[in-house]
Amino acid sequence: MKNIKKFLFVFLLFISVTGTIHAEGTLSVNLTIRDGDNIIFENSVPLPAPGTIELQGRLIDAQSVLSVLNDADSSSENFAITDLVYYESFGSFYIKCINDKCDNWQYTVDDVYPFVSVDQYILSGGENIYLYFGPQNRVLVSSNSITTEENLTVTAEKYNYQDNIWVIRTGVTVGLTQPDPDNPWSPIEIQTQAVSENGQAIFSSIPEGTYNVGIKEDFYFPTEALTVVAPPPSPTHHSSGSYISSGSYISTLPTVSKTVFDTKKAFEFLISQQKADGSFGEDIYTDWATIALSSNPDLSRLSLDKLIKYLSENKFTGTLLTDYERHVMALMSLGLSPYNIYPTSGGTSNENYIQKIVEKFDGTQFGDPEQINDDIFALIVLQNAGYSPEEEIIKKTSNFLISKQKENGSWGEDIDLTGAGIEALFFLNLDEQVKISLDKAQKFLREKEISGNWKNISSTAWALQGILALGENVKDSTRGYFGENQDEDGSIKADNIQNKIWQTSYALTSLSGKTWNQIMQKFEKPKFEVSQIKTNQNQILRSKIDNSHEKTFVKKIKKFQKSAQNLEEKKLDATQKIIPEPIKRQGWIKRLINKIFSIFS
Ligand SMILES: [Ca+2]
Repeated sequence: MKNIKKFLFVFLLFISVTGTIHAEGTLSVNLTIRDGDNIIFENSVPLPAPGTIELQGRLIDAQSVLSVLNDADSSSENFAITDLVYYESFGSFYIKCINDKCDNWQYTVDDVYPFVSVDQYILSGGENIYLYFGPQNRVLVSSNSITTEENLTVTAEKYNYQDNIWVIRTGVTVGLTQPDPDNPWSPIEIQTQAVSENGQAIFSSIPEGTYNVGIKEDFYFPTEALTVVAPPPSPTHHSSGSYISSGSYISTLPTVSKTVFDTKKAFEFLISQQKADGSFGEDIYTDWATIALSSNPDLSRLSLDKLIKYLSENKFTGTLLTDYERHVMALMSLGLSPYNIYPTSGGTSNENYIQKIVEKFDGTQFGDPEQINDDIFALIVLQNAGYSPEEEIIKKTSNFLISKQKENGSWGEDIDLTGAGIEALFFLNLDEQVKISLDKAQKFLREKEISGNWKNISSTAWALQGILALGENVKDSTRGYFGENQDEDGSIKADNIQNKIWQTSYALTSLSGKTWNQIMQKFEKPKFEVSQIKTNQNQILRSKIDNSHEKTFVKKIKKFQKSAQNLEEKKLDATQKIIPEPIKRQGWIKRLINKIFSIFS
C-alpha cells in the first residue's frame, strides 16, 4: 500500500510538472502520415492541455493520439479523417478512413506498435507518431497457382514505413493453412516452415487443394491464396499469360496451344543413355546428367546408384578449374563429399576437390582474371561446402564479380552467365551492394526474355537458374518452349547424341524448379580426425594429433610420419572418419592435414 501511495505521488507530481511545461507552450509531438509514396502530413503538433475533448458525443483524453490527430486534421488541408468509427464492443475509436483510404491504417509511437487504440494512447510530449496506410507485414508467394510438381517459395517481409520499402523479415514461421470448420479463429496448418535468413521458405510436394499462406506469429493474417493442381494430364495446354519486357504480366486470351515438355519421357531418354559403367561418356556429359538426374531422385534412383559407384571408383580427368567446379557440383548433387572424406573401398578418387578449387584463388578472384565463369562456379560450390558469407574469400570473390558486372546488369552481355551469376550471389543478398547487383541482373534477364525463353535451350536453362534463385517459378510459356524443342525420344532436339544428353540435362535440371544450389547437398568444412583405430600405434598417433596444438603440429606430424608409413606398408586396417566442423585455419595447415590423409590412402 505504501508503494502504491508513493507511486501515486510521483505520478501526480509528473502530471503537474508536464502540465506546467505545457502551460508555457513548449510541449509538442511530431506527426507523420504516409500513404505509400506520399507523405500527406509531416509536422510538429502542439500537445493539448490535459483534460478531455468531445468527439462524436464522447469524451476522450485531450492528450491521446486521436486528439492530436484531430487537431492536425483541423489545421491541415492535405488530410482529413473522413470516417471515424466508435466500437461499443471495444469501447474504442477506430480510424476507418483518411482521405479516400480506408480500413488499413497503422500507427506507431516512437517506432513501437501500441497495443491500445488511438483514443487510449496518452502522450506526454516529444513523441514521434507515425501513421501509415497498408499492412505492417506481408508474405510474397512465387505463384498463386502451382502444380503438385512445383515448389512454392514464400518470402516474409515487413514494411519500413519511414523509407517506404519492404525489407526481409526473419525469425518467423510460414504456414500453408486451410480453414477449420470447427474453429473459425484457428486454421488447420497443413505445412509449416521457419524462414531462412533470407526471409524465405520453400515448400515442395504440396498436395492438391486450396490454401492460405501466412505467418504463424501473425495468427495467419493477412494471407495469400494458393491453389495447387495436378500437373497437366494432356500433352497440350493453353498459355495463360505472357511477359512483356517492362517486367509486368499482361493477360492474354487462352488461344495459343503449346506442347508441354514431357518430363518423364526426358528422364527415360537420359537414363537410356547411361553406359554400363554408370557414366554418360566424357566427364562433362556425366556431370551435367548427374545434376539433372539428382533433381528428381524418384525418377532416377537406380541410375543415381550407378553414378555414385562410377564417380567413387573412377579418377576424374578434368584439368581446368571450371572442370573441377562442375564435377564438384555433380558429386555434391549425389551427396558425395567434395572433401572426399569417405573414399569407398578400392576407390581412387579420394581427392580434396575443394582444396583444388580454393588453391586457384589469387587473393582477389579465382583462376583466370579475365574470366568470371570460374568465379561464379567457385561461389556456387563453396556456399554449399561450408563457406559462409563472412569469409574473406567469399567477400572478395563477390566483390570481383560485382565489379565485372556491366552497366546493363549482365555479366559479359551473356544471358547464361547472368543467370548463373544471380545464383552465385543470391546467398549474399543481405548485402546492399549485392542486392543492387541482383536487381540489375534480374532486369537484364527480363529485358532479354522472349515469350518465356532466351533464344536457345542452354541460355534458357541457365537464365532460369537465376530466375529460380530469385524465388520465381518456371512459367507455362517456358515449359512450352522446352516442349516445342523436345524430340520424340524424349530428348531435346540436337545434332548428335552427346548434345542431346547435354541439352536434355540442362532442360531437366531447370524444369525441376530447383536451382543447382537446391539440388546440391550441403557439406560442412571438415575437421580431420582419425577414428576407429584398431592398433596401438594408431591409437598413439590419434591421441598425439588430437592433443597437439597448431604451433607444434608440424613437428609432431613429421615425427609420426614415419610410423604412419610403416602402418601403410603393413597394410593395417586403418579407417578414417571425419567429424564435420568448420576449420578456421587455411593454407599450410590444410595442406598438412591432406598430407596426413595421403598417408592413409
Ligand atoms: Ca576468374
